[in-house]
Amino acid sequence: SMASGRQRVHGVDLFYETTGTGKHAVLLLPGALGSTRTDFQPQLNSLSREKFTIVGWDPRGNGKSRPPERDFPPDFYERDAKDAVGLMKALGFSRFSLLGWSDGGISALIAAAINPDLVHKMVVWGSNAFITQQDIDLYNGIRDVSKWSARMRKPLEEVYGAEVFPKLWEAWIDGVTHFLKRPEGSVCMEFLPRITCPTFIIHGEKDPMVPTFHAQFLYKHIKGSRLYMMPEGKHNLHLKYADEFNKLVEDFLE
Ligand code: TYC
Repeated sequence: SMASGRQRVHGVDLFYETTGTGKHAVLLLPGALGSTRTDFQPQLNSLSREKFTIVGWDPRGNGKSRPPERDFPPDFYERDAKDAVGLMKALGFSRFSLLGWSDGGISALIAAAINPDLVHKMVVWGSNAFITQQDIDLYNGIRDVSKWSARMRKPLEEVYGAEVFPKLWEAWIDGVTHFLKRPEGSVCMEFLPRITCPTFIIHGEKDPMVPTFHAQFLYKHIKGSRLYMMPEGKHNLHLKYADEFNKLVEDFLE
């Protein structure tokens, strides 16, 4: 059974839901504009409730953590990272693991780097530590959400409304485009050497949105990390191949 609530963190009411009674606390961090409900059903439903206490959350401005309206200032990944840690502390967890997808993986990397004493283990998938023009070209290729498939668009339209969602999506693309001006297009490169927890990087070999060189870079720059390339995986590999993904994660967190 799932419990949910809102917790005030850094002046914002953050929505979260939790399941399981295990000793090992795990936070799920969603992708851009994502939420616990839309991004993590197979994990909330099927990861071991005996081993884990699983927490899903909506970052500020996402899903049910509104208001405030979502924005993408230059420090938004760090802000999400600090909110994530603030939420877990406020819920009474002194040590926990992080499972971060895509943008949620970027926040997880930063959270682990600045809180080495709090983060036990970390899994990130579909994430990147820098941005290239090639990445921005991929994002701009899907800037116009009216060209998305209904299956991809509908859940986000339901959360934000059909008028607001396209604006937020463009704001995200504009926000991440700013990182191109940073040295080497860094999004969170400078944090990677400070990560000390055991880290598992998963990536879909067929991910059309995040090229595989991003996973290789994370693997090279995070000490002692492990990399698994899922041969048929795309960006949503934890949804499409949920059983395999959940097994990989449970074995790693063991
Ligand atoms: N990091 C981005 C995210 O969290 C990657 C991405 C961009 C994924 C565009 C899908 O259509 C996409 N969403």
